[in-house]
Amino acid sequence: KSVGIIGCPFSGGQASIEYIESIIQELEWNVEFDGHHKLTELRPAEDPNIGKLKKPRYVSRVTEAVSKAVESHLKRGQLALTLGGDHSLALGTVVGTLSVHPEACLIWIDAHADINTPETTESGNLHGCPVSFLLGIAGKVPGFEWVKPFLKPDRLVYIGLRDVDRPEKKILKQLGIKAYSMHEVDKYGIGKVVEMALDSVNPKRDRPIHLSFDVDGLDPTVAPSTGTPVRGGLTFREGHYICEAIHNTGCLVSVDIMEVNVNPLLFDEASVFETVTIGCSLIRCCLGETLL
Ligand code: DIR
Ligand code: MN
Ligand code: MN
Ligand code: MN
Repeated sequence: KSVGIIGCPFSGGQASIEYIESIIQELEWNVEFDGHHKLTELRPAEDPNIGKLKKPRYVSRVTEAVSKAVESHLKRGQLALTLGGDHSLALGTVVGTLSVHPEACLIWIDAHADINTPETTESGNLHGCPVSFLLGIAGKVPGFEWVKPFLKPDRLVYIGLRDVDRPEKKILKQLGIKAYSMHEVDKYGIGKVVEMALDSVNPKRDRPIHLSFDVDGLDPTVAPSTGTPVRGGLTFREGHYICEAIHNTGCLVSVDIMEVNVNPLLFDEASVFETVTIGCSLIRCCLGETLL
C-alpha cells in the first residue's frame, strides 16, 4: 500500500493562493511526497485572455504537468493523491488517471458542476470549466490540445450540487449526466445516494475510481476556507461517509482534495485550521481509516 502525493499550491484558474502543506500527516501508508510541485515557475510572462478564459496558458501548462505527475505515480502502482489548489487542476489529474486506466469512472463532489464551456462561462475562471474539457465539449482552445483521452458522459457522476449555472444545467440534461444534488441527499440520505451513484458509473464495482473532492461540496460551517462557499452543503459525516464508502469498493485509484485555501490574507487562522483538518480526515477515510 503506497500513496504518491502531488502537492499543487496553484490558483491560476481562480483569484487566490493556496497551500496545503499541513494536510500530509499521520498517514499509515507508505508515503511518497516529492515536495510541492513548483507550479508557479510555469507561469508565462504574458497570458492574455482567450475569449473569456482567464490565464489559459498558465492553467494549461500546470494541468499538463499535473497529468504527468499523476500518471507516473499510478504507473508505479501507487494511489495518486493530489492536494489543491484550484479545481482546474482536476483537468490534469483526471487525464492522468484516464491515460493509465482508460476504463475509470469519475465521482465529482462539489457545490458546482464545473462544466462550463469557454462559450458558457460567465466568470472566465477555468476552475468552473474542467469537466467540459474532460468530456471533449469545450471546443478547440489553443494550449489544451494535450487533453485526452476524453471522459465518456456515462462515466461521470456528481454529488452535492447546489450552485449550477443555467447553461450548465442544460449541458447536464443534454448529455444525460447523472447528478445527485443536495435535494437528493436530503431525500434519500447519503448512504442511498452513494450507492446509486456507484451503480450508475460502476455497476459491477470493477472499474477504477477517480474521486475529485472539492471541499466546497461540504457545508461552509465545516469547510470555511474555500474560494466559493455555498450554504446548504454536505455535513461533516456525509463528506466522510462518501470517502469511506468509496474506499470500501476497493476500486479507488486516484483522489483529489481541492479548493482548500490557506491564504492568511483571505481567511482567519481558525477557518484555515478547520478546513485543512477536515481535508486530512477525508484523506484518512479514503485510505481506509474506519470508525471502529
Ligand atoms: C461558476 C462558479 N459556475 C463559474 N464555479 C465555481 O465560475 O463557472 N466552481 N465556483 O468551483
Ligand atoms: Mn510526484
Ligand atoms: Mn469545483
Ligand atoms: Mn466548487
